[in-house]
Amino acid sequence: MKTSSPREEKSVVCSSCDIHCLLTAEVVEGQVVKVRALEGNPVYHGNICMKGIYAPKGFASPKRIQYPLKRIGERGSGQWERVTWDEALDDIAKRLQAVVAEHGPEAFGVSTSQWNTSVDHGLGRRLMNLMGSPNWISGVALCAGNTAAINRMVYGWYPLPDFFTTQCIVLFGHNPRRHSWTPIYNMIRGRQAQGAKLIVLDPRKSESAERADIWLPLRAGTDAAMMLGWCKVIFDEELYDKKFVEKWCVGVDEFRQRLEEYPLERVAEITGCDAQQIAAAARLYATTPAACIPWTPITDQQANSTSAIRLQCTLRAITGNLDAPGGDVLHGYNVDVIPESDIEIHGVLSDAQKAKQLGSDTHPAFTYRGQAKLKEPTKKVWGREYANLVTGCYMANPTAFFRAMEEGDPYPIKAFFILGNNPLMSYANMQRIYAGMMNQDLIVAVEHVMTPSAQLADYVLPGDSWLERPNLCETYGWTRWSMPSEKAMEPPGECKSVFWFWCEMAKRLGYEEHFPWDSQEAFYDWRLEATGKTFAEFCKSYTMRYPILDYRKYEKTGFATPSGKVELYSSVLDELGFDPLPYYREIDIEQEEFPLQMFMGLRDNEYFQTGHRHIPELRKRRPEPEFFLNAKTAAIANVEHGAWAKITTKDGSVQAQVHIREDMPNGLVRVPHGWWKPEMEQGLGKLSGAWAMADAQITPDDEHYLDREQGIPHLKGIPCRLEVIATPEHAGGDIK
Ligand SMILES: Nc1nc2c(c(=O)[nH]1)N[C@H]1C(S)=C(S)[C@@H](COP(=O)(O)OP(=O)(O)OC[C@H]3O[C@@H](n4cnc5c(=O)[nH]c(N)nc54)[C@H](O)[C@@H]3O)O[C@H]1N2
Ligand SMILES: Nc1nc2c(c(=O)[nH]1)N[C@H]1C(S)=C(S)[C@@H](COP(=O)(O)OP(=O)(O)OC[C@H]3O[C@@H](n4cnc5c(=O)[nH]c(N)nc54)[C@H](O)[C@@H]3O)O[C@H]1N2
Ligand code: SF4
Ligand SMILES: [Mo]
Repeated sequence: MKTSSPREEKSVVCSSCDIHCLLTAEVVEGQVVKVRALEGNPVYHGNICMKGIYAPKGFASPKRIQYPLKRIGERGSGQWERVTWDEALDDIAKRLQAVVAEHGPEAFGVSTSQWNTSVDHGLGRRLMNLMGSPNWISGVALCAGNTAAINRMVYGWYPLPDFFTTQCIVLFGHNPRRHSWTPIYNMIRGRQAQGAKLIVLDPRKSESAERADIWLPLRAGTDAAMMLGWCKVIFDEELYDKKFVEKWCVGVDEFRQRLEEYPLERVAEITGCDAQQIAAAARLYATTPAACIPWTPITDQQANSTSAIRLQCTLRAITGNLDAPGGDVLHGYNVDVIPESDIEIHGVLSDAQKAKQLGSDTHPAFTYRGQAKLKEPTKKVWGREYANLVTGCYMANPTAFFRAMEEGDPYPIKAFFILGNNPLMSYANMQRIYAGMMNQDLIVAVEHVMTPSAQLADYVLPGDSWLERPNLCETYGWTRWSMPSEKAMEPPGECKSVFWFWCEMAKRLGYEEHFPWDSQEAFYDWRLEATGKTFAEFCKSYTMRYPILDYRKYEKTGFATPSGKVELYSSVLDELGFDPLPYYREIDIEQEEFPLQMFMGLRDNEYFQTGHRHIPELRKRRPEPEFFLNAKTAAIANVEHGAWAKITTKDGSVQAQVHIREDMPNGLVRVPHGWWKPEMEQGLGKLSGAWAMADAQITPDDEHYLDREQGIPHLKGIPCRLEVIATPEHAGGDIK
């Protein structure tokens, strides 16, 4: 069936990564032949990267899974048979019920993707909460979701930079580029062209650092120490906003006392930066009116993550940039749209089941327990008890989750659903995740391609793509922006939406009355009721809706924290038994056998995370995984440009090709994230090259490397060694 007339255009929101560019899809005889950047939107126009451009090609790939597949051999044997959706869903429901009957609803665990919000809109949580399982995890535990949860502890919401008028931008590592988070890149360049200052903190002379007014080449993993230094300069030199701090901050004296432990000389020593440069950067940020600190994953992925995120919050507050024009603005709920936090109905999950959420005893920050004290204040200030910003505020801890899968401790997870996520490679300790997955009664993956994780499933179900479904994108419930996306073409074969999958599961599990929508459009009509428009009308009248921002709303309501103020001393962390003040903990353990340091990240332009490697046009541009290091480091390790090498840590090894780049500092190696090769042999022992290339094998999850409060892993600065290897058998793969 064709959805469209011979030639037309549709307004779509790209979900090939998590930044949501507005695009125009050109449709010919029901097929999208091209997507291009939307022009003319005053806020968000002219943005597209190569992943977006090649998305239609990717969705037409012969590697695309088009029919439900059921495992028939041993787990991971690669033997599948095609079944109907009904057969698959009936059997899945039956087996899930058996797991729940034997082990309780908490034995049902779900892992979803970063852009989950654009596929399931909270329906997965809704069903889990009705069933009684708190065990939901996502990539947002290492990226933005955890930041949102920690921001709530300090001032009750997660702010967005006011990019349109800001005069100073501080990037902690964050390095948007032409092909990485293109809209943020364009907004930063636009503001710089208007004279805004740029401060970049990055061990490497990144593309952003090249353009910065001040570049601080700090040692990997030392961002929290750096910010303690900035705060000390700002207080000592009285550069803070005295009125705001006096009236709206609590714990100032205790915090200032903590800062006494971080004189500039000590901070310079820890970070490896020049003391005067550190002070100059702090001064520039504090004295430029309208300065912002955009979100960055770099501080989401460190052993000191909670402290680093809190210190960013603190900097925004003490300089008067919080909820101020050109600073970092607390949007609050989007009044146009029923938020996902409501759809998820967290209130129906009993306290007893919430208390079972994995990891909430040891690393509670983003679990129900960690966020519980914010319920009342959030209701008071923002009108609702549960604010699941960036879907990251009520998660299980991934390490505890996979331990429960592997060891059954403190209780087992036995049914594992994967919705558009490649969990084997997207958390820490792949070896443990693998053991946990091999120990399941039921694994279901809704996917586009046969990922290493899907290879271990009982059912692999064909997912639709963002060109093949409508979407109402409300930017993770974090901002007031909303963007509708029209369905531009029919999905191939029997590909279906995750939305539909959850509705069908609910039907079979006896929760149909809570899922009353007979189409995704009907669901959006309901969510948009407050606007007086249907989804179809909304699509026609807006490419993006961005209500006018109001500032300093706290003057009327206070902040959504227990004290109603900005908590420099955290009453929430105090009650949970953690240090209520931010601190820096050294994790670099000097070891003779590991003379170098590595970090994971610096995303490849061509791919989003572990995906996209099946698209020939993109693979041609970057055929192999690459370690980046400078010539001096290469000489020490005795490796040459183009050679194959392996990085070894205490946890294992991964292989890649050596790429010598002078932007890298001495002794530091970049390890690429998420490599596997879809053309390579599938199944146990191989997993399409994941055992050779995936960085999750050397992402540690032992206590020393985990952030204490959140329990997320450290990806920035891990001791390692580098050695040449013979050309491995996975080199030079080809995707047709
Ligand atoms: N070890 C380690 N772990 C990490 C990171 C790291 O650097 N190292 N990075 C972290 C970060 S920053 C992030 S953002 C997260 C990312 O985590 P995720 O967002 O979960 O990304 P992936 O794990 O690559 O999984 C995405 C999968 O979704 C599939 N997919 C794409 N579109 C659709 C769709 O429309 N429908 C369906 N059903 N499936 C689809 C793709 O084929 C792909 O396999 O990972 C985090 N985890
Ligand atoms: N093409 C493409 N674009 C993407 C993605 C993708 O997969 N592909 N993923 C998207 C997602 S989900 C994310 S999270 C972002 C990530 O994108 P960014 O926020 O830009 O992060 P990275 O690209 O991982 O690395 C950014 C910089 O951090 C520096 N760095 C390394 N360690 C440290 C440290 O300890 N401290 C500091 N201050 N800096 C450090 C590195 O040198 C590097 O220059 O990219 C988004 N954009
Ligand atoms: S940056 Fe690229 S992949 Fe991400 S939303 Fe925009 S076009 Fe899509
Ligand atoms: Mo991310």
